[in-house]
Parts: sequence; C-alpha cells; structure tokens
Amino acid sequence: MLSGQMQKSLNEQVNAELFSSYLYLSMNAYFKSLNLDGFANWMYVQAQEELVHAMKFYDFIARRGGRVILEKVEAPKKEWASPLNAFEEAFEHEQMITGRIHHLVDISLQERDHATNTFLQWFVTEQVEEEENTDGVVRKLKRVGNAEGGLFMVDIELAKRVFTAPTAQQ
Ligand code: OFO
Repeated sequence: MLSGQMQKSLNEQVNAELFSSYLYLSMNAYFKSLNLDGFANWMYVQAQEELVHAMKFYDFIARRGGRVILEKVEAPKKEWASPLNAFEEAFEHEQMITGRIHHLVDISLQERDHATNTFLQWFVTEQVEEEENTDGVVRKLKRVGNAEGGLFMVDIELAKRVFTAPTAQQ
C-alpha cells in the first residue's frame, strides 16, 4: 500500500516521464526539419523509451493498490538554436529527472517503503545511462564544432540507434 505522499509523487513522475517523451518527440520534429535524420532517429527512440518509463510508474502505482491520476502534459519547446543546443537541453533535462528520481528515493527511505525503494533502483541506474548518453552527444558535437562534415558523421552514427522493447523483467 502506498502512502498518500508516495502516491502523489509517483503520479507526478508519470507526468514528468510523459513530458520527457513529448520533449524528445518535439526534438525529433526539429531535427527532421533540418534534414538530420540520424539525430531525428535518436530522439524518436528516446521518446519511445520515455513512454516505457512512464508506463513503469503507471503500472507500479496500480500494482500497489494506488490510483493513477493523469494530469495535463506541458507543451514542449519547438525550436532550438542548433543541434548542440538541443542536446545540451536534453542533458540538462536528464539531470533534472535524475534529481526527481533521487527525491522519490528519499521519500521511500523516509517512509521505510522498501518495495517502492527497490522499484526505484532501476531508475537510479537508468539515469546514469540517460545522462551519459545525452552528454556523450554533447561532447561529440562540441568536438566537431561548426564543421558540416563532422555534423553529418555524427548524424550517421545516431541513425544506428534502435528501440528495444522491454521484457517483463526489465
Ligand atoms: Fe525517463 O529518463 Fe529520460 O527523461
């Protein structure tokens, strides 16, 4: 059974993960408008992963006898100054999400809610990867600078990312 505070905070995280998906879809549309299909692909895969994250929270709340409350999802930005600027914002966004996950862990510890704490550990690990992935692209883009050839090399690399649907255990 979830406490009122835990249920409210987990519901807020459903919304935050849905917003993440929306943000990355908007970045997908931005990159498509620049004909950077590899960048667009990376963001499309990321948007799908965020939906998986949202559903993990959704299902967990329901499994613990809680009530899922869906709120309005904020509209994301539509334009960025450059591919680097978009990925810098993606990295900042992931750092913010990490902070939110850690706050949820803090609540679970305060409440001695061990089941929620165990559930959240998957997200603690996932956020290390989320930050590493977005920061990795930021670093590459900083290295290539304004060189058109470099941008297209990164585009080819990002085109290789594929979405892997989670198994029941993941
Ligand atoms: Fe759900 O990890 Fe990114 O936002």
